[in-house]
Amino acid sequence: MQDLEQLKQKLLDEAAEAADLDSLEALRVRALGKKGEITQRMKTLGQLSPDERREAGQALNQVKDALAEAIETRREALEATALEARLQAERIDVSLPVRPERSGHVHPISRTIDELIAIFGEMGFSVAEGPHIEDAFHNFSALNIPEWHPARQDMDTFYLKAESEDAERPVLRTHTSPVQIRHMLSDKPPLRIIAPGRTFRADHDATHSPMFHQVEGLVVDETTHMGHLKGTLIEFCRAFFGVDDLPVRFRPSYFPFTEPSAEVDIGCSHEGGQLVIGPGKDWLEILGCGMVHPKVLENCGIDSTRYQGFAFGMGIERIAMLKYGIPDLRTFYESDLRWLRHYGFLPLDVPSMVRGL
Ligand code: 2NL
Repeated sequence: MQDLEQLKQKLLDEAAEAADLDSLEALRVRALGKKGEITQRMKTLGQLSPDERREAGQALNQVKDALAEAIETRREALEATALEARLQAERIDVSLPVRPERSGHVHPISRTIDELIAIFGEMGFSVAEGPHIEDAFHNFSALNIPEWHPARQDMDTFYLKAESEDAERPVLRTHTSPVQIRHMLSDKPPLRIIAPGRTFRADHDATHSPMFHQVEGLVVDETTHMGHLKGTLIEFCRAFFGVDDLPVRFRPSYFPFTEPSAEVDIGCSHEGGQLVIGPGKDWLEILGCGMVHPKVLENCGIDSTRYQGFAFGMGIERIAMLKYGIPDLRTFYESDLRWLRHYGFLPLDVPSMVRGL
């Protein structure tokens, strides 16, 4: 019995001090396995008298249970330590580093389109889009642009190859008006849309690019009149340039698709060779507009005795250059990152009319 007590203490100490799971398993096999020390002693019980056998059996079972429990306790501790070590060793930082010095920038054209959408959106306009490749009907005929008009000539318009010998040649749209034509054909008045997007003309010099951007606007309703056109565009000019008392004037003009037609100028001055937009002695032309020609309404299936509308159009590069002081048109398309970092906008700085642009 003395001897069993010593063995028990030795095995429990070994269990508590086992350095790893392997030596713990070796201990279990050595003590409790088929040929283990405790198991061997169990086998000798048969040689004892019934009384001795009961006493020694209980004592051996007690050692066996105590050792099994000590091994299990140590196993849990070793496994917890091993897991903790793995968690430390295999740790992965899944966070993206913040790189403010490498932030992307929003191109001034995109920014200007976002501002146009914010201003006209606030007035109740929605955005319409359409294809860049058009047919002559949507790009010219529906707009009351006659067959002989110079705008239709190859000189000014990019024509694509015809699909077959007797098919007409598609065109790259020369303005965003076909978007509005399509909208009038597919929707019923009242209409209130702007159509910003790419346009194409066979023209390339310091102030013209073969691809450029335009925004056009269209309102059609039963009582729409010239007063709505003037109010809308005066409000737009003041909001876009951020000048509350900006002078705006309407000059008579001519477009085949509007009657009457007007060109719109804003006030400006030249202070020390620098252009300043605001009250001043000079004027700057920024857009064209007019009341939609009755023929255009009829071409789109709208009863011109019941409905009238106004429309306007302007170049996006031009108004962006004026607002942001960009001197050279060609730099818009050079994809020079230094230029974009200088003239671009931070992506999270989104234009909104809540507090003005
Ligand atoms: C300019 C002048 C203008 C329009 C565009 C338009 C569109 C339809 C019907 C009638 Cl569907 N008019 N658009 C009207 C007047 C002027 O643009 O100088 N753009 C750069």
